[in-house]
Amino acid sequence: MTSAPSLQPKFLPTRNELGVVAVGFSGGQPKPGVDAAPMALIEAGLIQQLEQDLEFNVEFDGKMHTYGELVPADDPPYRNMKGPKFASAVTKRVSEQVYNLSKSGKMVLTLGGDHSIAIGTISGTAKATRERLGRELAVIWVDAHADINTPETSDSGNIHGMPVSFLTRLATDENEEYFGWLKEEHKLSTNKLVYIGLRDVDKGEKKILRDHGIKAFSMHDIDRHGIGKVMDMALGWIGRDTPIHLSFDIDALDPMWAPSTGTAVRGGLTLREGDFIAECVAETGSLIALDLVEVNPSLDEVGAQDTVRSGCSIVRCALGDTLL
Ligand SMILES: [Mn+2]
Repeated sequence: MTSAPSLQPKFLPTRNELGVVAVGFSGGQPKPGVDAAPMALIEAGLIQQLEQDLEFNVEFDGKMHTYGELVPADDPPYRNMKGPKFASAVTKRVSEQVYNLSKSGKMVLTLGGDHSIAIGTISGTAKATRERLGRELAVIWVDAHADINTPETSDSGNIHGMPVSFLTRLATDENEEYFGWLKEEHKLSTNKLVYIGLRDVDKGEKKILRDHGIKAFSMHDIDRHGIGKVMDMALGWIGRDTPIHLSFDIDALDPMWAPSTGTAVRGGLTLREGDFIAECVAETGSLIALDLVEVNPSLDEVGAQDTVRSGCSIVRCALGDTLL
């Protein structure tokens, strides 16, 4: 039997104030459509469900931010990164939005967009957490991929495969317009990061994970121990007294449950395993922010609806929905 989530969250002044940011950004990878995900999730009733079923007071400006005003005049590759200026400018803006919501003590839900937007969301909560609580943030990164390539280790140059390297400052740049706006105050420590669901990790990324002793539970670990034990170990690594940001890439789920995503990899989590991860994080009472990314409703006409439904389910579970 599981215990009900505590009514008073550990690191937020109230249990029911939620800020929502809708980030229609697809520039961290080559496939258009992922920018339409926030609207698809909202049209599927997500915000209504959070308000009515889970009793959140939702602060949402009703806008799908596409950041057209931030499109640079030219944006040639730089250090192997594709579209670096636009991605840097958008994530900087997202960082400020998420920081302001998190600093005010709200739970923050960000709907992506591709996973590059986590450069913005996590840097924002990391800074707010340092200022508001005097603490370091922990991140649970649920994904088929590690997204920890540096610009130099990346084969594709797609920035959605690099957010963790910038957040942990394994990759840095002095130039403001190429993520140089990320400072120590935005940093995520490698020992506060836990991966769940990995199954498609590049050779250079495996070396980074090993060299830095980063905690990672692959699908192999989930097969061996079961998702229950893996969550015990993952949350044990983080500890009870640490605010958590959950960054959930829908491609962590098997394509059977979430086919409509840019880089689907077979052999993934079942929907129940994904929901269970989110439920366990909710039960800690330590969640302060959540990202749901990489839903791309345009890639798989038949599967788009299933993918959107799976995404809504993960969000509801992370924000406290229970089966009983
Ligand atoms: Mn990802």
